[in-house]
Amino acid sequence: MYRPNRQQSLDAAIGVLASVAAVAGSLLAAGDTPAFVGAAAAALVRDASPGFVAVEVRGLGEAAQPLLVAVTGLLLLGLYAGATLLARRSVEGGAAAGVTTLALVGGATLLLTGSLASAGGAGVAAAVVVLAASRPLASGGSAVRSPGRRRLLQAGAATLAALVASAVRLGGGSGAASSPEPADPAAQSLLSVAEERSLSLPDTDALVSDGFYTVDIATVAPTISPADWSLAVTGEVPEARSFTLSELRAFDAERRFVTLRCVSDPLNGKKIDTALWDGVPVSTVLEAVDAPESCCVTLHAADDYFVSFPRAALEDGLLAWGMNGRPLPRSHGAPLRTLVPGHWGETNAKWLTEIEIREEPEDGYWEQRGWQGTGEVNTVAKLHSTTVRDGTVRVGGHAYAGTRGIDAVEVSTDGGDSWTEATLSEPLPGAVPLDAEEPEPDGEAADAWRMWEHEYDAAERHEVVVRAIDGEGERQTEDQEEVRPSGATGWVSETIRP
Ligand SMILES: Nc1nc2c(c(=O)[nH]1)N[C@H]1C(S)=C(S)[C@@H](COP(=O)(O)O)O[C@H]1N2
Ligand SMILES: [Mo]
Repeated sequence: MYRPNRQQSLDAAIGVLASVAAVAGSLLAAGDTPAFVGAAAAALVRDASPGFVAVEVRGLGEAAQPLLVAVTGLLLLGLYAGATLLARRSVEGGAAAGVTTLALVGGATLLLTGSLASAGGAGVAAAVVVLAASRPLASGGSAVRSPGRRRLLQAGAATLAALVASAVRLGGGSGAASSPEPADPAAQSLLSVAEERSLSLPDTDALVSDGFYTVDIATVAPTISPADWSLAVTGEVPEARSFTLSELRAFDAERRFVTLRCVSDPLNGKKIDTALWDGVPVSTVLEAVDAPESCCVTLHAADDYFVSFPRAALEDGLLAWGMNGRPLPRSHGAPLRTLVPGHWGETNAKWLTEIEIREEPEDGYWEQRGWQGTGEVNTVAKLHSTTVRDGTVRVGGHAYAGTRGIDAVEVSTDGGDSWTEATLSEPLPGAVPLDAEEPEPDGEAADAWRMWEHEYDAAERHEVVVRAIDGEGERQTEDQEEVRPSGATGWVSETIRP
């Protein structure tokens, strides 16, 4: 059996320490941005494995991200430990080994990230670990006798220092962001209306979500400084044009409640949420560039995401820079994202950089990977809240059918034999001009969910089934379909034991 000798164990340990330090050094230099080597390598892993990881990142939901992170971690460990070993083997002396480590680890990081800062951070951190491991510091009467162990301790201390420094940097970054400015007062008054119209159900969000879900193709969101950003309108237009954020903000803007749902949301899943968004109607921008009639559009984003769908779907959309009365958060697409009424989440491109007007349809990022998620959402009634008290059962949740709206939610408490209409929340208010100080909403929100609840007496075990009827009188289909490729269908049911 193979047993590593002392020297080999020491080499391996120093390789691991230098790798950890290199990743921490890159994080310290690049911050939580796509230039961080962890993010860049994860994107490579994702793109190199379209058959599994890329598809499953969404299919598996949260479980896939840790998988991607683990694979990426192993890859970086191998790469950096290999580079460190090579450096320590190929030259004599600690200083030379340090410089060689800097060159190899830094060079590999530069190739992965294209960022000098990130490469420098990784290279220097790994080099410091190699230097620390090269020679035991003079130690009068130290408790640690073995020189090998002492070198390992020194390398470990250097690695720890890099880890602590990067943790401090990250902590500082989020600390600044965690004291949000107060929401815009006019938005606040609309948010209060939403609060009043919400049914108060345990275990489920109100009409405006507390934590809005995210689905991203990258592990780290792009960091875009609004000053360096502009939106290009290209393709079948008389003349390609671009707009800065202030140019977009100068148009007549509006504020609307919109619900998003990912096509990968399980039938009774939670990848569905609602917020109040501020932005300029897409039609305003398309008019400004004189875009002629055309079949399709492709939206391009700063994370290399792209999605293509019929132009008609985009016409009533919004280009949003605000969310719930505050600036659009980075995780939801700052500085600008798209909101496409009634269509699956993936059409709502975040970190939008370009609207390409096209004469031909094409496949977007997810369609190239086997999904069909650019169409209109399926109708769904969710059952997220169940409370049983003294023989009284109360069930409830949200129902959503995109721009078709929700007319009714029907509940069966006998496994589908008989049905009753549930109580529905009042619809959310319609869009308002952004500059209105006292917004007077016009009608109801065109693309938002409603809440439902139903209370009844029950003593025995029974099955609750729920189904929605959309605003066109169409009942949610009973046919069960998987999430992939074009969204789950069927009725949600739950067995209740009072
Ligand atoms: N640029 C970009 N836009 C994107 C995505 C992405 O990965 N990158 N994900 C899409 C998907 S699949 C969904 S469901 C919605 C989710 O929006 P949210 O993260 O704000 O909830 O964004 C869409 N827009
Ligand atoms: Mo999605």
